[in-house]
Amino acid sequence: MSRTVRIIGAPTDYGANRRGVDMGPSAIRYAGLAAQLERIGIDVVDSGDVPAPRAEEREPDAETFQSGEAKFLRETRQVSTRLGDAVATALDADQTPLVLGGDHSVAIGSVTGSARDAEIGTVWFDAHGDFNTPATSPSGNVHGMPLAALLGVGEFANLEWPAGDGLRSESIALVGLRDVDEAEREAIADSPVTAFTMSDIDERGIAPVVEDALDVATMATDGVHVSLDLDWLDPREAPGVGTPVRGGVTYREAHAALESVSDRGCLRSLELVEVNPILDEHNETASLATELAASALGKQIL
Ligand code: Z70
Ligand code: MN
Ligand code: MN
Ligand code: MN
Repeated sequence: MSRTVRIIGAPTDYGANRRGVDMGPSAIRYAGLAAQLERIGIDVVDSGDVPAPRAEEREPDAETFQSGEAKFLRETRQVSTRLGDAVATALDADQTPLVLGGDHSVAIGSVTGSARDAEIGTVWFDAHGDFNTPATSPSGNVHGMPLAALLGVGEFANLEWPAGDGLRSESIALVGLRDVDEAEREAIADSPVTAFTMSDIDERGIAPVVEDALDVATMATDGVHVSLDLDWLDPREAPGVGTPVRGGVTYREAHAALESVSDRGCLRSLELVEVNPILDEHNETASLATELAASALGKQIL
């Protein structure tokens, strides 16, 4: 990992049901992200936010939404392309990209940027499968579809879409699933991705599960993109997320997992998504996100 981190904000909320995750980048910066990383010896550059059309300017898809469609695909594609370029530029400059969402659809940009001219793996910490397609999605929200979009599953095969060329499904590991739609379950089962549920974590413990996930992701030769959806944590620890689901990992399990990521020395790019300051309590979810980023980027207790 490069000792210079480039923060890139992606303030979107097209992909989510509730407004507010577009303020995630501000909340995470306000929680002291740059200062925390500097304290552990990292040089931090902040390139600001990629331009994202405000909710007020965008097409009123939400009102005309029909089952079988995805909302705001055009806006998502636009932001993904810009974000992909920003992430690739950081990597070209030997910096570690740290993307702040925004809803989880921003991963389409982060991963395509990270996978440009490189073979990467991904560890996806999330309560959700994020494997819907427009046809299978119950909500039309693209934050439930980024993995399917990146892998060109279903209708995504026919859409003009930023390609995740250097990411193969064989090197993707999902960790902590506990809220998966019926069609998603089948899509995940039919795909070569590896999925670890909360049951796996309960039975085996967080450390061995994360080691296995890292084994899957490091089969790719050029490093690992870590995508951290804050709803991976239990809502008691992380109340400020758009879609809280009971039964998530604890504060300590989350730190242990991201410390394992750091210990492997494989981190290529990182993103923190789905922080919703409107639903948060005293910015604690944003603070937790900054702490977890520090663990992933090498913070040691002693
Ligand atoms: C559901 C859907 C989701 C995040 C919720 C929810 C997906 N499977 N993803 N919150 N981050 O609408 O597709
Ligand atoms: Mn997600
Ligand atoms: Mn989620
Ligand atoms: Mn350790």
